[in-house]
Amino acid sequence: MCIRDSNDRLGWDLGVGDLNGDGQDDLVTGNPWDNEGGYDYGTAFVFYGPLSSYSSSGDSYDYKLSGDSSYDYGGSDVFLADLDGDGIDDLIVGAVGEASYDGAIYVLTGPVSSDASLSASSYVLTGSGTELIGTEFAAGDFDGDGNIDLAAGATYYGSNDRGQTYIFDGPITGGTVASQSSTQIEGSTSYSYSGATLASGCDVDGDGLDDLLVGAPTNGSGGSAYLFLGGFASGSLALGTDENANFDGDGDDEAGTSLLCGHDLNGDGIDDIAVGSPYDGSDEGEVGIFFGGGE
Ligand SMILES: [Ca+2]
Ligand SMILES: [Ca+2]
Ligand SMILES: [Ca+2]
Ligand SMILES: [Ca+2]
Repeated sequence: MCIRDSNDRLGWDLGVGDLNGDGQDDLVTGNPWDNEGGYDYGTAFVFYGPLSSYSSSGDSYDYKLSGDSSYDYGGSDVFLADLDGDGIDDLIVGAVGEASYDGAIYVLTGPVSSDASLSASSYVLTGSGTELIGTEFAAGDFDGDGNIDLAAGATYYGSNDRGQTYIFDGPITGGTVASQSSTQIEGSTSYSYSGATLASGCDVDGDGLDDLLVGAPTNGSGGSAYLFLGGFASGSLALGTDENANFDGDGDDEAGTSLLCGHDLNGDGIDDIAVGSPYDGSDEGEVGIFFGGGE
């Protein structure tokens, strides 16, 4: 069986975690232009680990999750995190085109054990106003209550596509992203597409609360990344005002195109931050490393 066709763009996004709790990492690919089922329905493929058998058999997945209408772009982002706290990773799949580009977040708790429509997920969080929710995900325990919280970017939110990042306190249930989110972090400049990149799973100040990086690669002229230390307020927050630190590019750097948080790069036991600026200089590019712990 061949799972790739022209223009599928298999692997537009990738996620790794243990979906079936067997101790082996599993791989999920997001394929938002996949036409299986219908035009640009999009799919996510689940490959249960260990993956060694796939190298010889070529194209084959274990299970497929599909969008249910044209231009859903299911699989626009795929992410694994234990949102219901049962110790087994859950699968989060974005579909930015759902409902005329309002977008949707599908959450599947428990192992995927059959091909299914994304609309049969455990629960769904829906966007509104052509905000493209489902572009990007990150997760961490931002409030320190022991439940993993989800961050999700809606890059076309607001007038002139300022973008917004929604925070959902775990355990999460379905509904609209506006009603179910505890914190909304809105971009402050036109066409900044904030939330296009997110990173978490890190504790850069060592206080035990996970911290969040929000990227806005086209903010201003050079792009920006913003750090929100865990324990941030609920309600509406604004980039450029409410963050704990910001990292700005200049020129056409597009700082924040890539973000890394959750790794200890200098070996002092505290997580550090990396911000990619691929168009720095004459597009030579630059990666800024910021050591956690206040250095
Ligand atoms: Ca597994
Ligand atoms: Ca779980
Ligand atoms: Ca939490
Ligand atoms: Ca922290």
